[in-house]
Amino acid sequence: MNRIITFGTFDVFHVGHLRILQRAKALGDYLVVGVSTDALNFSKKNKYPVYSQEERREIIENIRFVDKVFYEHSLEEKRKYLLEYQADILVMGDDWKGKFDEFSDICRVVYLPRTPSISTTEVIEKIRK
Ligand code: C2G
Repeated sequence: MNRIITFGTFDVFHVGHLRILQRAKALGDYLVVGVSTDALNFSKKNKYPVYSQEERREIIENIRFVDKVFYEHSLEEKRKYLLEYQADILVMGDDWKGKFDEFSDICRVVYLPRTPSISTTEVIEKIRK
């Protein structure tokens, strides 16, 4: 069995999020998703996501092909999460290209192209206008 792991905020969930999860799952049999906490977002970006971590987690948990969801409390704990969930492949969008190569000693690291022309920021901007 091939276990895939990926991480994200998944705020204001959109089709770009859905597609990366779908493409991640297609690389294996079991998909684990780390949803970043509100506190982690605040510490990195100085702002909270629009949707709470409970709401973001609930959405991800109810996607048919997602097998397991946990909270990502810290960016510095990736190695611990990869070991804990016995990940064979770490998948991230290519906005993170190169950033997680240090983990290639314990799993395959794959960066997938982002879905073009959609992001949480753009959705928020569109609604604002
Ligand atoms: N994504 C995508 N296409 C888009 C937008 C996002 O493929 N148009 C992907 C990103 O590349 C990422 C995932 O969807 O792999 C989640 O994106 P974000 O919610 O923006 O996640 P981020 O805040 O980058 O959190 O430990 C890492 C962090 O938790 C990642």
